[in-house]
Amino acid sequence: MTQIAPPTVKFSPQVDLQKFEAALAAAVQFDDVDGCPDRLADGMRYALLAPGKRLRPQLVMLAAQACGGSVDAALPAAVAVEMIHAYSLVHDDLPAMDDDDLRRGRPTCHKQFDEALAILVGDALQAQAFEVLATQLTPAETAVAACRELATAAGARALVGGQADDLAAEFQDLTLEQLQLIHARKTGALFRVSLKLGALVAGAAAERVQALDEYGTKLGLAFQIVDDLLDVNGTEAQLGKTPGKDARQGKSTFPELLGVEESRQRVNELIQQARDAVKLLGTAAEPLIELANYVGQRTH
Ligand code: GRG
Repeated sequence: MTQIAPPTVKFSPQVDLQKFEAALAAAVQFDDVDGCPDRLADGMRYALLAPGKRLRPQLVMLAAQACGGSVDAALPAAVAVEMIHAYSLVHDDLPAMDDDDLRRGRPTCHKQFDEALAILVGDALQAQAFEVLATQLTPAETAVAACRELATAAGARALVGGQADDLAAEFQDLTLEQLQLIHARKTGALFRVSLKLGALVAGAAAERVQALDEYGTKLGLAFQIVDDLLDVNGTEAQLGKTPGKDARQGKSTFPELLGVEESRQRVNELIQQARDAVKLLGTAAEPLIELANYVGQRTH
């Protein structure tokens, strides 16, 4: 098999994230008349504004840019997608799900506050995402279409469905196809909808939307395999364990099914496919290619 290795890159965000961070903070800046309880608002800000990689919002903004649209016009969609992502992390970290103590280098939301508040923080962030789209995207048809796309990607057939299947599959032997299907919904759907919302805001032609969707599919899967590989390394380094189900508390992983070398090779192929998918967008797609290179080589 041909060995495909992506070029070495040092990651820096592909768009200026300052405006995005300001818009994100503004979306959870409740004043007294809003009636959001202080502790809930604190929890929402704690989860949402913690230092994440902001990959999904970058995908929204870069897709808009690659389709000739404005990054500023894509900001509400970028904020909404990050809100859905943050909510899913807060809920995923709960004892009833992955039961994690740390997230983004800090105590998880339920550790910092309590479980009930963390559930409500996730609920509120999810609802707020749709409020942002409905109130800040124009024209109204774009707002409606964006709400529909995000609802589908965040819902029972995608993010939530993937999470449900992932939980149900604990301590079961999955085939590679089953594992890919779970991750296509649990992780891939948000990557793909990020690109779709960027394209939507830019009024992109169907051919470009299709190219971005192909890019997102490959990138999402590569991202997940890298996540598994990082987990193997971390677990081995920290606990001296053999990679496998123990590394993910009873969950099947790509390194378990494919081996580490084959997983790494699969990542390189997927990143190359992602890069190829957006070639038809020309030089406007270069930041997306850089982002793909980063995803293939990230170390955290
Ligand atoms: C609770 C409905 C529901 C879904 C949870 C997000 C998720 C689905 C599970 C998280 C478990 C996990 C580690 C998935 C691997 C991929 C992933 C989403 C990693 C976190 O995303 P990053 O690395 O996070 O982009 P940051 O913090 O950088 O934003």
